[in-house]
Amino acid sequence: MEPMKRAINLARRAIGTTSPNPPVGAVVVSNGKTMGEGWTQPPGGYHAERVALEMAGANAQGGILYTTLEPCCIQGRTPPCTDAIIRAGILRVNVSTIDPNPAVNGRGILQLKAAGIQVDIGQKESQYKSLLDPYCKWIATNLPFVTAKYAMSLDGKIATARGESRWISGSSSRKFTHNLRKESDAVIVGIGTATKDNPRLTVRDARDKPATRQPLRIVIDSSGKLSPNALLLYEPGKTLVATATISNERKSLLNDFGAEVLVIPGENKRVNLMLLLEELGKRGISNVLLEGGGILLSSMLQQKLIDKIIAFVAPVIIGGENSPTPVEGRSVTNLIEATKLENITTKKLGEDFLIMGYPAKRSV
Ligand code: AOF
Ligand code: ZN
Repeated sequence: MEPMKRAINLARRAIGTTSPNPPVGAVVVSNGKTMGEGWTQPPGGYHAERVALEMAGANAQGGILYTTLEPCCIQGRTPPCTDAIIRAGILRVNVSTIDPNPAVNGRGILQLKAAGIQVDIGQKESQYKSLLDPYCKWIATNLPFVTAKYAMSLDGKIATARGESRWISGSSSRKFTHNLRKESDAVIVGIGTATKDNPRLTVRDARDKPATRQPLRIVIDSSGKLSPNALLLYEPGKTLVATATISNERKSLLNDFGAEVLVIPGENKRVNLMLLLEELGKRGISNVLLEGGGILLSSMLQQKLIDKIIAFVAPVIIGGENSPTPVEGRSVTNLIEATKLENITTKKLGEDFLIMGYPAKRSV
């Protein structure tokens, strides 16, 4: 396998464990042989390049380093990778993407060049770029990247009129969702979904079982109604309840069940979603998965807080004007105001189709 392709595959393994750091993969090749490989370790741990260089040891001398991200040249939680690369005697560095962190952003490349190392940039950048979506958003805005995901029938329903939704999509789509959760720092649902579906919001069926780490579970519960019997309160990992108003009694009850309660009042007795995202960003959460329901998704879309949409379309027809749809709330007045998606990707998952895209950031 081409070393940069391999490096991107290695970077994939780091997704979901590095935030707010980017997931990076690196390969050291010497005399045509792979001598070392690595990916970014959780914050405070080694960067990808350093893991690969340590594995290569003395064999790194005179070799080529392939890295998906420009090596850092700053002292952060860990020392600069550029120093380690120069010290190891690497002769050439192949970088896929420049680090958008203003503290690095090209300076890492300059340092390597100043040490006489040949640097090539841009290899397979289009294949790596989407892995950096959360990091790019967070480094530029201090806000997490929000992906909304839903599964619907061919006629655009997410449940029957009575609320039955298990399962519209097939097992491949559900496995895909568990991988999405695994790659996320937090999973958000509205109180309606938390009550009706009673989801556990944990990673159970992802590629590496059993899951070692669970995303933060967040319930948007404006009037503090979450039942102490909700299944998600009893799962491993942490739960956060975001509310606009809550009685002291209910708050301490949820606290007793291990949940953190954040009171962030906004307009119309609802949670201020922007302030919630700011708070998550401050905590280093850079990748969030929004799992419904339709009212929350509608509010988030109207406030332009959604960065990516992943929709599973299952070949079943539910019918009924009272069956819920993925986006409730109010309709746009004119079609021209509809949220348009860009950079669309489609994929077949079992019998379902997956459609992914990025809402255009235009204001009408
Ligand atoms: C790399 N390789 O694998 C990653 C990089 O606090 P630190 O020391 O972990 O540094 C964090 C910064 O390092 C982060 O903001 C980004 O600029 C860069 N991430 N760089 O050379 C890696 N994850
Ligand atoms: Zn580094």
